[in-house]
This record gives sequence, C-alpha cells and structure tokens, in this order.
Amino acid sequence: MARKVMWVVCVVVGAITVAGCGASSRPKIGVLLPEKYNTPDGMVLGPDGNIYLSVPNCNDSNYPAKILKIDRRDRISEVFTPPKHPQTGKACPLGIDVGPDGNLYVADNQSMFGHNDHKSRLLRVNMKGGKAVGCDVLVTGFIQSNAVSCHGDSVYVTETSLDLDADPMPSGVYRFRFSEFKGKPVVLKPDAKDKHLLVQFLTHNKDWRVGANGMGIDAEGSLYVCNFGEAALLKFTLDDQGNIESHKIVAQGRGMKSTDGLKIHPKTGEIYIADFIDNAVHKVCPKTGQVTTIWRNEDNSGGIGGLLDRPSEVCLRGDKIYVSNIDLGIKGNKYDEPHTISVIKLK
Ligand SMILES: [Ca+2]
Ligand SMILES: [Ca+2]
Repeated sequence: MARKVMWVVCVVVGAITVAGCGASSRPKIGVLLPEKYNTPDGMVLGPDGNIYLSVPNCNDSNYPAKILKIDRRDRISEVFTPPKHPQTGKACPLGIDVGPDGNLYVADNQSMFGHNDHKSRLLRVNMKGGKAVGCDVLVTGFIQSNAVSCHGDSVYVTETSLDLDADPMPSGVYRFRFSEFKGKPVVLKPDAKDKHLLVQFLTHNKDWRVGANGMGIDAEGSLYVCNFGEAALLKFTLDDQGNIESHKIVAQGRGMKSTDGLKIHPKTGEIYIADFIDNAVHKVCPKTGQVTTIWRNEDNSGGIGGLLDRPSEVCLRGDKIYVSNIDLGIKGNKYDEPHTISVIKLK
C-alpha cells in the first residue's frame, strides 16, 4: 500500500552549547591502516565484540573495497570483498549494521565514484560462524544510499539526496521489512515516489549539498538522523504501525558545522556525532539538545598522531570512541597519509 511520505519542517528545541576540548580527550591512532585500506568509513559494533568497518577505498580505488573487522585488541582482518557493481565496476560500502539474523547490511554508495544515476544499492553480506559466506543485492535504485540501521522487523537506509538538482535539496530515510527480501532485489522508483520512503526533509546549505547521513535507533525505537548540510540532528518517533508520529530538531549548529555518522550510547542514550567539516566529534544530549564538543582540530592535520582528518563515522566500544577518518580530498583537505581510525577515551 502506498504510504504517504511525511514531509518535515522542524523547530529547534531549546539548547545551549558547551564547546571545549579537554586535554584528556586528545585522540590517538587506534588503528593504522595500510595503503590497501586507504579510506575507512562506516562502523558498527557487532554482538561478537568486533567492530565491522567499511573501507570503500574511494581515495585510491586501485585497491578493492573491503569489509574489515577490528577485534578487541584493535587488530584488523578482512571479512569480505563487496561485489563490484556490474555497470560501474566499483563497490563503495559506507553505512553498515548487523541485522537480527547476524548478517551485515551494507550501503553501496556509487555516488562516491561519480555515479549519481540511481545505481546505489543495499547489500547483505551473509555471515556464518563469524565468516562471510556470500552476498545478496537487496535493494537497487538509490542515488546515494548512506547509513544503515536494523531495528525490529525492518532495515532503514538514509538517502543523502532524493533530487540533486533541487534547491533546497530533499533527502530522507527509506524503510524495508526483512520479509520483503525474497528472490529479486527491490527496485526503488525514482523521484521520491517509492512507497518505502518513510520521511523526507530539506537541506538549504548551498556549499554542502549533503542531506540525510548518519542514523541510529534508540532503545525506545526512536529514529535519529543527521542532516549533514544543516549541521542538524533530527529525531522521529514512530507509532505502532511504523508511521512517523512526531519529529523535531534535537540540535542544530551550536558548535557543529556538519553532522555525519552517529552512534547512540547504549547506557546513557547520548548521541555521538562525527563532524566531517570541522574535524570534530560532538556529544548531543537527546533530551536537552546540549552539544558538547569532545574534540576538534584544525584542517590538514594529516591525521598524524591520531588527529582527526575529515571524520565521517564514530563507533562506541567499552570506554573508547572510534573515529573513521575518511579523508576525502575535497574542499580544502588533502588526502594524505596516514590512514587511520582514531580513538578517543570516553570520560
Ligand atoms: Ca588529510
Ligand atoms: Ca590522512
């Protein structure tokens, strides 16, 4: 049944900003990546205690994209080589999550290789006994599939642009029931007309035309989504039928210049966000919208010594925040060595 897509225009809840970088928050290199894993991005903590890491290698695609794991001692090993798109010859894994079936659900964002013509996909890497045993294409037809979150009977995928020519630019979140993934892939209708589109919203930033990005779902089932170009964190609640019930901007700006990948702390509910533009990691209180900047450093740090170098994703494990430095060579940043996952101690 066709769903009425909810358009959202939000009002910011009251909030104050606390910016500050305590010396003890200084990041270190958690994982030093070799050249063959030159572009780290999406991460998720698996139930086995390993962090699963997407490595799209879009900075130097002489090396194939990989899914790696980072074990409890921060050692890396290969899990899977995602299949190349049959038309583009590239795979570009970004957002990743572990489904209730133990498989990895991975966005394959072809726009990172310049393909903005509905070629992006959602993949499922089938896992057995901790090893990848195959891969299925679940959904095709995204322009820029990005973050992936599994919750309940569904998988949610952010679409970073629904119309690259529109200004302001719409983006949104698609939802698919796991029960739909039988046989052939789901093929999305273009022009934001597909029934799986759950919600859409706008990005006005003309310099950074980047919309829905990082995403997470809290214990109550509320959906948190980053609107990158608006430097905003949005919250949506869903009713029993899975329709959008309420929406608000939890925080916008207030020390954040962009909102990229996010993770929700499983105990405190606080939301950790990678700020790609500002080489920063922030913590947002979901109740008050207070933004605490945990770390920020200047551009062109290179990533030396663990400094942030265009961070795109965070992941929480134990008392550490892991930060992927995607290091895209755009808008003032040079793609350079070292290639790193930074680690910041949680206070
Ligand atoms: Ca750099
Ligand atoms: Ca670097």
